[in-house]
Amino acid sequence: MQTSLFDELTEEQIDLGQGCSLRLLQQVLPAELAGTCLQRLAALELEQTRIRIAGRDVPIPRLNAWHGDPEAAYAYSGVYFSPRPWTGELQACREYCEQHSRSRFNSVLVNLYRDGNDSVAWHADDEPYLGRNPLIASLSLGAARRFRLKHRSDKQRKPLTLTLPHNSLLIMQGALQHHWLHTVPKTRQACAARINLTFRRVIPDLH
Ligand SMILES: O=C(O)CCC(=O)C(=O)O
Ligand SMILES: [Mn+2]
Repeated sequence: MQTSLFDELTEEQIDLGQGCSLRLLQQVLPAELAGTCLQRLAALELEQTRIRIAGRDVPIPRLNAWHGDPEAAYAYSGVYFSPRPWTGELQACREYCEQHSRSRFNSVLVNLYRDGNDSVAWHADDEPYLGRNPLIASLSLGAARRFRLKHRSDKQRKPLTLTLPHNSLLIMQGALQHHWLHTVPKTRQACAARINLTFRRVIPDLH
C-alpha cells in the first residue's frame, strides 16, 4: 500500500505574542529514516567545544559539530567554526525540515546530549549573521528532553516547558529570539542519548 510521507504528521502552534511563535511537529521523518539517522548521526565525529565564560576556557556540556555550505561559517560565544560538508543523513533531514518550515537552510549545528547530564544553558539564537528574526528549525532524535523558554524582560510571563520527543521538529520563528531565551536543562531521570539538529540560514555578508 502506498502511504503518504506525511500520514502521521501532527502539528501544534503556539503564539506567544509580540510576533513570536512556535510550531511543534511530530513524526516529521518517515519512522525508519528517523531511526537510521539517529544511529548514523551519533557516529559522526563530534567534539566538546570549549568556550570562554568570564575569562575562563570551559568545555560545553554536550558534543557538537557544524556542517553546512562552505560559506556558512558559524561562531558561538566567540569561537568560529568552518562548516564540515553535508552527509547523506544531514542532507535528508535538511530536505524534510525545509519542506515543513517552508524555508531554506545553509547550515546545521549537530548537538549530542549523551545522557541527562548534558544540557544547553539559557541563550537565544540571535547572532547577527543569522539576520533579523531568524527562523530556526530544530529536529530532535532519540531520548525525549524538556525544552524551556522564558521571556527576557517580562517577569510576569510564565516560562514555557515543552517536551521534544524523538522525530519532532520545533520551529522557532518571528521575533522569538529577540524576546525569549531557551534551554535544555539537565535531568536526573535516566535518559538515553539525544541528537538535536538546529538548521539555520547564515547570511555570510553579516559576519
Ligand atoms: O537541543 C535543543 O533542543 C536546542 C539546541 C539549541 O538551542 C542550539 O543548538 O542553539
Ligand atoms: Mn538555541
